[in-house]
Amino acid sequence: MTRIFSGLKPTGHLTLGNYLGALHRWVEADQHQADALFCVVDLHALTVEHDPARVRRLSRQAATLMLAAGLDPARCNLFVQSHVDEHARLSYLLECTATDGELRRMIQYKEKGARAAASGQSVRLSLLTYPVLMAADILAYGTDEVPVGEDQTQHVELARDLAVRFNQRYGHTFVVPKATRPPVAARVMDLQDPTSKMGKSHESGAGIVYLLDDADLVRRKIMRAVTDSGHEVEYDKERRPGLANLLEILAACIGGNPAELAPVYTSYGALKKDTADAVVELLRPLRERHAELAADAGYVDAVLAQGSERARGTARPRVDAAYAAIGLLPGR
Ligand code: AQP
Repeated sequence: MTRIFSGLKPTGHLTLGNYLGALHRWVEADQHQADALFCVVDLHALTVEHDPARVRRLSRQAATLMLAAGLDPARCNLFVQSHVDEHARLSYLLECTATDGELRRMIQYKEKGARAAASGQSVRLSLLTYPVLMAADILAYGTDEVPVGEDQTQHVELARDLAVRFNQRYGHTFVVPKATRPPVAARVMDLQDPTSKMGKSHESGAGIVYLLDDADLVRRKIMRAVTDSGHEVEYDKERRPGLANLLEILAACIGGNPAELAPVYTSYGALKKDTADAVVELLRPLRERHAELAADAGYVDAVLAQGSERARGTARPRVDAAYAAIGLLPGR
């Protein structure tokens, strides 16, 4: 059976981008068709300036939202990265496999490093090595497929390269994974700046739809989305990024095709209204279920504890094999 691994990083409140790019597919398809592991990748949240209490809060909130969206612990394994030591254990071996040059080429490192520097913060070493930890997350489980949004494709490529290199040097140890992307909305853009990604850790909330925004706020944000001064609704990501973003969001929500939806609309207002309605309807059940689950922290914690136990059992033999293959004396 295909094994799938993917994760969400608790660096902010989850967004519509996280949902359409990743979570939606995990719920609707992946957990039904594969042996799937989904993880709150909390160690990754430490790569940038953070408040410890907030990371803890956001980690539980991310797990709660994953369950509220429909991940079923009877069908998939939901757990927290820091609860499974194998991720950090394997990461070090992969650091001994990766090169400084290939990590410095990572787009997220360049973008987030530049952002940290611009706000006067020093760039943490873990921001550079974070894709290696992500490779460890993936490779520890013998993962075949990693369902991610477009921004994570480069990191999955690195995980592939490291798996191949490790296998060539030390003998076959890792499955070589591949990234899979959603057919539409692989990169949901900020509604106020459709040339930049809707990112959960970005400063301005006006262009970002958070999964827990109430219906009125979602409508307001979408109705105020930046488009352009034209009139005709067409799907052209280069020339009309704002419109293309709305068409992609609508298509992802209703299961359509953005290029086919464009000619249906004769005004921007109608497109915005239908997009807002579709997003509100898509998120309504999630918000309702979140409210129930948030009142039952004991249940969420129990799911996570059980998930970590199972994840440890899955990861340990492969990580132990990697320790032996690379030349370390067996100690346990
Ligand atoms: N805007 C987006 N459109 C489509 N997919 C997206 N993803 C993130 N933003 C978009 C996908 O969501 C999954 C989880 O992402 P992550 O938690 O690993 O964080 P990230 O990729 O670094 O992006 P974020 O959410 O914007 O966080 P920050 O602001 O901290 O960088 C991934 O599959 C990702 O592709």
